[in-house]
Amino acid sequence: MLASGFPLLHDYRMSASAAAREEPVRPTALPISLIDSKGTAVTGKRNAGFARPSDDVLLDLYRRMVVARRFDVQVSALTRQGRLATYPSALGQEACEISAVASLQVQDWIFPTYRDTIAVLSRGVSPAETLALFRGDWHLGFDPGRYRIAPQATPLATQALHAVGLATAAKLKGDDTVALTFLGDGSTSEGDAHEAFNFAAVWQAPVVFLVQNNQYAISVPVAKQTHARTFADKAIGYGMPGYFVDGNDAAAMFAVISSSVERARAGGGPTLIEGLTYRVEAHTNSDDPTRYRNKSEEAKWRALDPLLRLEKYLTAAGILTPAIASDISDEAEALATATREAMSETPAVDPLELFDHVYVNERPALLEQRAFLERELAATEAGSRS
Ligand SMILES: Cc1ncc(C[n+]2csc(CCOP(=O)(O)OP(=O)(O)O)c2C)c(N)n1
Ligand SMILES: [Mg+2]
Repeated sequence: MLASGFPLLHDYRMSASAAAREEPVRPTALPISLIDSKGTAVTGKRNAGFARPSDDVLLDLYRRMVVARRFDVQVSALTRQGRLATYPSALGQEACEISAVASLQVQDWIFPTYRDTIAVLSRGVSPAETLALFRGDWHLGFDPGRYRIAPQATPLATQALHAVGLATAAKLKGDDTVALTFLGDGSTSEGDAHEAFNFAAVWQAPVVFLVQNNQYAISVPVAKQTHARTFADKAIGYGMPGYFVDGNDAAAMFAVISSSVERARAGGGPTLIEGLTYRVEAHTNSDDPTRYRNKSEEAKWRALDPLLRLEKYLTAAGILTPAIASDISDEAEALATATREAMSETPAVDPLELFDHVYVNERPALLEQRAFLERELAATEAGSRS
């Protein structure tokens, strides 16, 4: 006890078992990297003891990233043509998105954000089903239970809590299911993110938090978001391992995510991974990034393209041959064509359906809102006829 009568911190801070607990892995100061921006294999400390994934895995990641990039470019173009209401592009973030999906088993769940459409696609959902939400439909185009993908969350960080809830339930039931949730750098400032990190660690939930640090939350740069050295450092305060990874290096992202997923599955609890990357496109089609960042910064990050470095590595290693590259390109073009075709059909959306299935019994406030919308729609239709 102090003279003042207050107990010393160590008197009450921890139980004996907590004090004996192993130190969680501390994030490295520099991002973990297995293939550098020139496409060369990284040796020495920068790989933090992680082994490069097999050639088969790297080729599969490359194929999925090329297909995802083609899809992303196509959807952005269709959005500019007015075929979709909005589309938050993940161009430049393919190494994070695709490595995450490739690290999971069929029984695992993904909790994505609005940014992570290519992850949904790479999990096997068709372009039409994937994009229903962004065309303005009020519900998802796919069955979350079938694909084990939660709805893409727009309210920041809410999906992280859902992931912890599902993972905790899986643990209580004795299922070997892991939940992986994507988060943005900005979303880590939400109270929901803190609650999710904290209780995932307290309950040792089988969950992986993947913070895609794309360096902006719309116009807010990371320097205004956190004073921490890295987002991965935050893991230590919660008592879980944290990894700071080069988010444009698919090999490193896959190695770290897959080992964290399997650790969670084996009962080892949660992990917080930060992938350092860059949002190459605008936040959405309604954002103008020239107002808050400069061209030289964009050019620097375009040169660090995650596809390019993997392509260089695989080509130099003789794994990516011209014949395989041509097959991959055909697959990407076929998907782009299917996406254009799906988006050229006019969606049959009835806005009034929004009010169905909300409550079993009708609620006066909801009925009032429904009647209001009905009048608005009728007035708009009458206006367009006259
Ligand atoms: C709770 C909540 N607050 C604010 C917003 C508005 N908003 C939408 S996207 C965004 C930026 C999020 O940035 P980040 O988490 O870094 O994700 P990114 O868009 O970069 O992928 C904000 C503030 C929201 N959707 N939800
Ligand atoms: Mg961001």
